[in-house]
Amino acid sequence: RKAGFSGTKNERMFELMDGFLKNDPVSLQKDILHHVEYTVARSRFSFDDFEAYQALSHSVRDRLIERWHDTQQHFKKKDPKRLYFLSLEFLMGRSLSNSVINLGIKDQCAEALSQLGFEYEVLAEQEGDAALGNGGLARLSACQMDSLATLDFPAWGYGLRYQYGLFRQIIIDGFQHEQPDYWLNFGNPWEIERVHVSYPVKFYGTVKEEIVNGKTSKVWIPGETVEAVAYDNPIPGYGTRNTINLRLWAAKPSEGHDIESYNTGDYINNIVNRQKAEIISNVLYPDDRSYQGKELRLKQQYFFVSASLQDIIRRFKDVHGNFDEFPNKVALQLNDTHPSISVVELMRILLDEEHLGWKKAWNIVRQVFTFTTHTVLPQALEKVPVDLFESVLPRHLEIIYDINFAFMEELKKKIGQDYVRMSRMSIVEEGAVKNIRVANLSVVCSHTVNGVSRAHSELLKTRVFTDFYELWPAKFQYKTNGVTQRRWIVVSNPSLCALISKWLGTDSWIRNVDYLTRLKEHASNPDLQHEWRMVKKINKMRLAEYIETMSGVKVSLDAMFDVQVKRIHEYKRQLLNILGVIHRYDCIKNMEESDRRKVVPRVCIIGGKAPPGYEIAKKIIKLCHAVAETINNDEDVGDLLKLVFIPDYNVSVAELVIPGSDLSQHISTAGHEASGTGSMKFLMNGCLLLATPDGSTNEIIEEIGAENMFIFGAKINEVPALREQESTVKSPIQFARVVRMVKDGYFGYKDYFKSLCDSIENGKDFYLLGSDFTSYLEAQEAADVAYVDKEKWSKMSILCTAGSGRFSSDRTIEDYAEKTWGIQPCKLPS
Ligand code: T68
Repeated sequence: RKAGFSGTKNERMFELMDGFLKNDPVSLQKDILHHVEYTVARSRFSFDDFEAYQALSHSVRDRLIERWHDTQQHFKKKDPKRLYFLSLEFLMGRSLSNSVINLGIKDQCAEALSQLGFEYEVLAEQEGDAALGNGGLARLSACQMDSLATLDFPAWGYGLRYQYGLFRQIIIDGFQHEQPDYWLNFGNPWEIERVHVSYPVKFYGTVKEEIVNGKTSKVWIPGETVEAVAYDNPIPGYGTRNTINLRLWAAKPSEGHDIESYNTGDYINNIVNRQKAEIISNVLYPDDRSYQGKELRLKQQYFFVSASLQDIIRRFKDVHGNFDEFPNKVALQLNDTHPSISVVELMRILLDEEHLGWKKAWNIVRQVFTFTTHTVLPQALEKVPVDLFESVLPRHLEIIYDINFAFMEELKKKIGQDYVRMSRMSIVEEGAVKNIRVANLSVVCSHTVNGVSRAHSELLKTRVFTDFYELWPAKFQYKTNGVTQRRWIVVSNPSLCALISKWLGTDSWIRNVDYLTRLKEHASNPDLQHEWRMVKKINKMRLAEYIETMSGVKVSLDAMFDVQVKRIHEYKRQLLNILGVIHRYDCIKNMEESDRRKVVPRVCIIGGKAPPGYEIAKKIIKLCHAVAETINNDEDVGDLLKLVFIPDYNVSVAELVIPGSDLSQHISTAGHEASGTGSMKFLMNGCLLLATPDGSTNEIIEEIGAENMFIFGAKINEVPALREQESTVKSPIQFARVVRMVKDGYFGYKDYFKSLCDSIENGKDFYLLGSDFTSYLEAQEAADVAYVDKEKWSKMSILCTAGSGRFSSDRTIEDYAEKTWGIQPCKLPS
């Protein structure tokens, strides 16, 4: 203690702190320069844009940390029921732009930087994406974290800190190549490494019986132990001080384990072997929709789940002496089947480590877990071979057998001795290769099962989990997905954001999205319509510049920008889009000069990554480039039609593309897209939708009105019959013609595209491109007609934004909080 100070240590600390960091431009400048000098270690008289970005990020991060501490302290004091969101994937994208918006300090940052000779927008562009996820599911998790923080819910996210995120897509000669995304190369100011928060995670080995306090107990003797180290990523809410935590685990060699081997003399080799532990968190699996038999995938799942549960239980036990209160304090959300091994892990901890009886443990497990599935296809549900389980997690396999036995007994009581049905519902699949059905395990052990749209929920009841639905109808719910308006309007479309606030006379819609509906009242106002078009033009200019840099194609701003961006998959039917473009091209080519003047000019934009092992998806990308090459260089066509492929589609590319689109396509074969969330982002940005009645689209129709959209194609319940007839009904002439053009080598690569054409030939057209083609062309024509009428189009566009409120993740999260998790807001006093 210094001379002259006589208070306690805490009093001294408070005396030294002169309140929170200040957010005025001068204070921000001081902080930025401080970080330039002491964190980035550059001279404050000479630093570049990237170094300025780093210094700014550290200044913003300091502010996040203050709020994070206060929030955690507050949660600790109040001890509310907490939600733990377990997900193997989070697609966070960039953090700087989102953080300054949510902290409400964007203008101050911009001013501070401009006086230092830097431009905020330029610095924000320096940041690479955090791409720790594949697509919809992972971006949904990110949107939901934003809503959880904004709505003050006491929530934590848990996941895996991959060294390599989703692969980078590069296009060479029209073909996709994958490159590693070593996103941590330049450091990551948005995470806080917690060296002291680490847990051992065990694998392999054997199970022994021991007598503990007179009772037999199972003891798992592991063959390998790996350390999980926590990296915390603060998630700030908007318009609140609440800042929640996304805790991601990284694998490190375990201290102390295997000390013996060091005595054998092979020092160097032993260190090299220990280092292999890090492989677990090395790389994100690209979405191959089947991970059958992949040991590393199972180890990743167990690794993050085991560390998360140890962390959650430690936090619970800090306050509670026994587990009676556990279900009142903890909700565990399974984001798809990927973290489902956690139900077994919690059983193991309660049985083997906490020595609770089976009944008590089982009762707790069934009260805490909730499960959301994101798929429609029964064959996409994860299965793990029993042999693999037995080797990697021997004790867990025993527990699964016990759970299954208890479940089968319960089932027998309810349905009698219907062995066929019992074998369908069993967690263990018998057969040549015995498998664990992870989805069945998740349904049996969760108290609630959610689908991600109304249509998806119907499919779950009638096709995927029919037996389970009949057994436990009350377990099944749905929460239609939503996206956060903070990122998808405020961050990515500042001009639209300002315009909406101006016309509503408030920016309350950023926190309370219901306000957006009030835009409807102004939808026919010519002044708003004019300003609305100006905003669209600004965004189209940004996008046009990007397209020219990326692909060298110059596009006209007068053309309709028609966009399809999402993962490439047969069911999403990018091929239908390309065939439609070929048809349009063919029509223009065969037109009289005088008719060409009536054509509505289009820029067709496609972007998305194909899973690395998915041959057909890769051919679709190549076809897009081949067709683009022909069309874009055809002088007969000029500005009437352009086709461009945007490479390496990711969250920050989406932030640029979506605001600049006029029309967007969501054209999956009905019954295949569980929900779709891209459509909601386009809707918020006033882009019209051309869509099939799949996933969440029917709910969008209810909100916007079919007259303000371009809906086409078979309905979900029509698809099975159409598939049956498919080989007997001839596909339309126009369809046959465009397919023939590809087949005959009009766009080159005749042999290469043969299998692609075969996949949609009569009798093999599983995704019904031929059957939907005519109505697809009609919908496209209707879009052309509407686009020519500027007032009408503007009105429709305003109505899209006005009706998008129902598709905010705020609404989804409030629904989950009330009906599924049973959690309440826990707001920091301001
Ligand atoms: C998507 N699923 C759905 N899965 O396809 C989409 N799968 O309809 C829905 O809107 C979205 O989830 C959000 O609910 C996925 O994105 C995956 O990415 C995935 C990853 C690994 C394994 C399986």
